Amino acid sequence: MTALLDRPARTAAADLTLRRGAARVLLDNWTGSGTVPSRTLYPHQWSWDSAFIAIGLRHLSARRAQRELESLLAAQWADGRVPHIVFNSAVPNGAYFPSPDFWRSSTAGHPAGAPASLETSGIVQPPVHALAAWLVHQADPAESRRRGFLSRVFPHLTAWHAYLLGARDLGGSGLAAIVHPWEPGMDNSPCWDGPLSRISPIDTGSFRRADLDHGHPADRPTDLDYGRYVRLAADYRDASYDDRAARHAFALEDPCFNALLTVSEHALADIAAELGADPAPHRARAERLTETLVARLWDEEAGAFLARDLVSDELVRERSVAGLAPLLVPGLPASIVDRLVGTLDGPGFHADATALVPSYDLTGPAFDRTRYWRGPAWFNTAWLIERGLRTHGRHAHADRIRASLLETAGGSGFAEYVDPTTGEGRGARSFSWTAALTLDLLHTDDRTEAGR
Ligand code: 2M8
Repeated sequence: MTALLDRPARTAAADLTLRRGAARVLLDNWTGSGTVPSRTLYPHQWSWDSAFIAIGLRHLSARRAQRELESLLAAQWADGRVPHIVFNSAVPNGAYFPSPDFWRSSTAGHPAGAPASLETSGIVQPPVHALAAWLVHQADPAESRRRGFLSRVFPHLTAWHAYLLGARDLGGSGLAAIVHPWEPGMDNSPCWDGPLSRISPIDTGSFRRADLDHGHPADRPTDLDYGRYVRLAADYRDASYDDRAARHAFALEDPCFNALLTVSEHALADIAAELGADPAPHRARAERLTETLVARLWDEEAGAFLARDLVSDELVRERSVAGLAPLLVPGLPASIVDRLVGTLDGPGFHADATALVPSYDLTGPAFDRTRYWRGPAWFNTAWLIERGLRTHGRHAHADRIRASLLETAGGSGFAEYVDPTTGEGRGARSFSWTAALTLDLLHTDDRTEAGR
């Protein structure tokens, strides 16, 4: 691994320093089979973090990037779900809440096919994994073929998508639904305020929030929101994580989640073709998803995709970065691409201090520049938007985001997120996906589309 870090520099000295700093974060956060998002705040393996981490890790060691995804997929449940956290049994129970004894996956999740030999959460996160697997393969196809990487992960990935498009099609529309604010990865977004207000919180005295040992209370979700998160997770657990039996009081179709599913379905088509299987069903599913995404979630007036609340069957009229992420989808109508780019450049999402995209509309009533997912700019979403802009040939715009991401990541000590109005780092430092996606954008500085 160290020798790989010393590969001849393709870039200027500053980029080499940045590359070494990013690599150091990933080396320090590696546990032997996967990577923790942060040694302090998040000391286990998280699902979509691992996918983003693998996308960066592939530039240091394709083998290690494969292991990152393989260790996550080893925790997949028999019903196809990939859990949002895989717990490390060596980490003390109180280091993160909700802990394994809250989720009780190996017992409460037994009917849904949770593994007996390790503990996980029972909810999911966005399906970036097939995209990550395809990108990891492309980093070193010979090594990937030698280890049979794609043929081993392909059945896991198809079962994962089948779960999302089967048990999780709660609206019967062909899109996957999220059943907890942690599932879209944007926990505290104002998009969930309305749907969450219907949930009675569990008494906050009945649990201890480990996040406040590391994060500032003014930056983290409130106790009231935590009480609601815990209520939803406990109710799901008490229904044995059975999507049909559970009474989902919180159920939404999220545009970012479904855009990632669409892009990952395209990746499954590419993987199928590489393995000599038929790519057509995956390509057809990706096209259907694209049409449904537009029909169900596009809002012309907002100039963005909006989440659909399945309890009220109404769009949630809040604009967030999740509604811009469908830029990633290759088959999007040109008029929608134009509108989305206009929204990105408009007062809601263009901050002067950084070209990174705020998580929530700068002009929206709930905008908060430091509180979790209610305004701060995140590096993974910037990477998604950068990729989306390139998908539609908007290279100059993508270049601005890339330059800002590299500068801000290094300058903030690979922060978890930044205040979009000042560019100041917030949350955890030495954050894994920030480092990983920095490596990815450094590596692809010649902007060739191969491997992207
Ligand atoms: C944050 O979410 C966790 C719960 O999953 C938390 O707040 O405790 C989010 O930013 C999420 O997107 C991310 O995957 C996770 C770990 O980095 O942290």
